[in-house]
Amino acid sequence: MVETDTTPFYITTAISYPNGRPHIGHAYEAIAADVIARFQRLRGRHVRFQTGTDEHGLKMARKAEEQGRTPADLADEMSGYFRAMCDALNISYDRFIRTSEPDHHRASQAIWQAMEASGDLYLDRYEGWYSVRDEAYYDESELVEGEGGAKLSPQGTPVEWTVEESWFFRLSKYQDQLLALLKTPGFLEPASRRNEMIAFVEQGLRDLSVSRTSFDWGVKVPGSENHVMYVWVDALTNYLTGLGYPGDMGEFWPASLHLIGKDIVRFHTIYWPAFLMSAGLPLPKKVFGHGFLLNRGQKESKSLGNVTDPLELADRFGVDALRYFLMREVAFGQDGSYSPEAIVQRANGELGNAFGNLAQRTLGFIAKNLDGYLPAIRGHDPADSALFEVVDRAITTEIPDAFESLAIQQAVEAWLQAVFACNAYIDAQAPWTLRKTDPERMETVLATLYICIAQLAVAISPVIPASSGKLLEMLGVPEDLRNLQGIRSHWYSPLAESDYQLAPPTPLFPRLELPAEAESA
Ligand code: ME8
Repeated sequence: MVETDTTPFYITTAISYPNGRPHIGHAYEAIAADVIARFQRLRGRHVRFQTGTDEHGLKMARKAEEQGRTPADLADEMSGYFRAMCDALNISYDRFIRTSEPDHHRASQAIWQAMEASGDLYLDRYEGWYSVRDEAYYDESELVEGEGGAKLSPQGTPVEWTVEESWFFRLSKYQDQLLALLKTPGFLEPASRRNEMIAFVEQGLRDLSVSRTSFDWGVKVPGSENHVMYVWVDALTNYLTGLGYPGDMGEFWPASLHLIGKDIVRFHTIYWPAFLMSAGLPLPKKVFGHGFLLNRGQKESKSLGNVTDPLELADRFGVDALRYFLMREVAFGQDGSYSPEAIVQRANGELGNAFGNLAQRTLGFIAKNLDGYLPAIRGHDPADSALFEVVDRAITTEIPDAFESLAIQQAVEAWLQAVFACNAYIDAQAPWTLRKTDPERMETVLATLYICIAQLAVAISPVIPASSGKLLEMLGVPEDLRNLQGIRSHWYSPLAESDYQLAPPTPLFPRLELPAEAESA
């Protein structure tokens, strides 16, 4: 049920490595987080939403070196593309953080000092395997054999033998607390990701190397200036920086949800909670590890030449069509696949034919036959209450419950079922026939549809904010009622009784054509 819940909701995405331009996986994560943030705002919650770029570490330093530029220069350029992607995709972030920013250096040094004050940091010598691609240390026992016997990380990335003086964090001290945390229902979702993390902790945690001396692109270790922090220590701290740490973080900490991909669950559910425990800070309420997005079932890579620029997809198909497709197609939490044909099919079939046409037919009919004056409800028919019930159940229970449990695909499906019910109603009631036979009944039917369409526009607005906004504007729904509570209030009759006149509707979802190369294939 939709209850008025005004508690704070702090949601974050992973911060991306700006060592290249954003890919579809980055867009997917940003969109999913945005949908959840917008849904929580719709419920009335006080939302803060942060995303950004993770700019330090060896991966960035090496990429810059390859290109003959400074890491700062590379980060400046690429971070700009990530921000531009967020803006183009209508991502409603409150802060786009860059870890090269001065307040982030201060926050990282502060958490370091808090961990040091707890006696959890000590200087020693690190000898072991490091994957620059993953920015991760691995135990010999975790490595797998690649082609020609090469040692690879469990993610299949190259590792290099590293020997350095390093600060260590007493991860082992937190073993029992971490195990209890991982077993706490709801902390790590989907639950299917839990066993792997529990097994990792149960096999015994080794202390973690948390500084490097062989390069200097990072946050300096306080009092140990020849060391920079291990990039994950500073990266994870971004979640606090954005709230003003080490100052008062206000109402938003602990975070309600860290939304991340499945490959970085270990960092968020083992290392991060341990750092927070050490620093004496509350732990995030939930970490959700979403699946990976594949291009026609294949991982995108430069060597396969199948890397897609998410902005090209958005340009070609429309931002809302892309957002809708990604949320509708993939069971959130699992891996999913996309292709231009699949995007076109969903967008045309579900947004265009099912929802767009419903709005077009209803509003067009009112504009044409009633001169745009809104029809009045004149009498009752069981078919009307049946439709109201279906839509009401969708917007008060099915859709919010699904969004709340991060079952985004299910939320969209529940919405679509309610749209289908409206289409079945318009076909059965046939207002075009009633126009001649029973004009009063025609008015009731159109008014019923008008109200349902407005409610469904609000319910799907987290997924397709621009199109929903345009539709609600056309419908004349007052802005302060475009939320889950407001849209169920008594707004229709006052609007219908006012001199509001509906303009002929403009199409919401232009029909998409299949890309040329797919047609010829
Ligand atoms: O991991 N499908 O950055 P990143 C879906 N800087 N999601 C994907 C994906 C795909 N094909 N590929 C990557 C980092 N992602 C760190 C995070 S957080 C304190 C630091 C997801 O640029 C990935 O799982 O490699 C991660 O959540 C996000 O994109 C950024 O990945």
